[in-house]
Amino acid sequence: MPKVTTLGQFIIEKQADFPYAKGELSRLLRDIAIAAKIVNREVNKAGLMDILGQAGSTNIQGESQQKLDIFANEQFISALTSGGECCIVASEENEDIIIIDPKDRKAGKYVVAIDPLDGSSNIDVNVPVGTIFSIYRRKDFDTPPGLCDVLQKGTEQVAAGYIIYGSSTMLVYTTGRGVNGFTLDPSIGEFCLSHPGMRVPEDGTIYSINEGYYMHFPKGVKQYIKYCQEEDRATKRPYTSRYIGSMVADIHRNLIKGGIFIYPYTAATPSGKLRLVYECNPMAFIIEQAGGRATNGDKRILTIEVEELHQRTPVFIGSKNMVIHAEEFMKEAIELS
Ligand code: P6P
Repeated sequence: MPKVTTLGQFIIEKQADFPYAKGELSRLLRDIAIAAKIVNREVNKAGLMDILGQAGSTNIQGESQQKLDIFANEQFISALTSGGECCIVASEENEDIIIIDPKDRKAGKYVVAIDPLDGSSNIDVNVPVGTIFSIYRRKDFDTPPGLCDVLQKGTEQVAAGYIIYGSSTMLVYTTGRGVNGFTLDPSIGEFCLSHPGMRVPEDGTIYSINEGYYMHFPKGVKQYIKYCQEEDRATKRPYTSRYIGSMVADIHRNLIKGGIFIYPYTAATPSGKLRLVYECNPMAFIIEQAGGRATNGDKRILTIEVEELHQRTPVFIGSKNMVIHAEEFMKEAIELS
């Protein structure tokens, strides 16, 4: 009978990796996992509950909110604000950050940025959705926690992860020492280690991009897509287009099978669509820790200066060689233009 390692056991075992941490980060990761189990329970029966469909409200992004993403937002904010380890929670669904008043609680060491239910527009059609989280250390204890503690470069993350609510529910995270994946075993209500030491294949044949916007893409992206299509006929290793429209699901597949996910800029969206703080930085940390690459087509995502909370960035992320190859098309197109 193979040994079952639960997320809790794994975190304790890895605690030794952080000689200076006194368990706060471990407790924070456990708080996130508990909220994920609660959200998972509702996502799995969304069709049976009156939590499908639109809540009639819109979030800071001006996107119509599904009832489930309001529920998920409330669950993660509640778990993080009551856990005592956070001094700030920044949710992609909220306009402003939530500062946990140290007068009411011991001042938490950590800042959590979270996208509570990414891809939620897919819920009604049973497409996998996800939660994405990013954890930073508070910058200093001499001043009250504030926005500056959230607007940190991706390289400052101490941990990042995602939960994918799909055919199974998985929690994948890194603390800067590799990437490990845990699958929820509903029979015991525990996330169990199922994917130790996850690595992105250096190469792959899957490209993920919303080709519906093809006419608006930069020249380099158009040429890269054409290359993938033409290569299809010329070699025995045909490229395959796979686009789910749920970032967590698209990147999770590429993490396991190899591939590249691209959400480029267009004339109408010069910074692309995806958020640097809530989506791209955490995913970039995870993919780099798994041996992959994540850039904006030119520069490492993790080194981009974070100037505002809901800042967006173009993103090229996945198998290292595929991202490098796509960047070459971007560079060549700029040189020739
Ligand atoms: P489009 C979902 O709304 C999301 O934020 C990501 O999860 C996903 O990758 C992207 O937007 C899909 O955007 O424009 O292709 O529908």
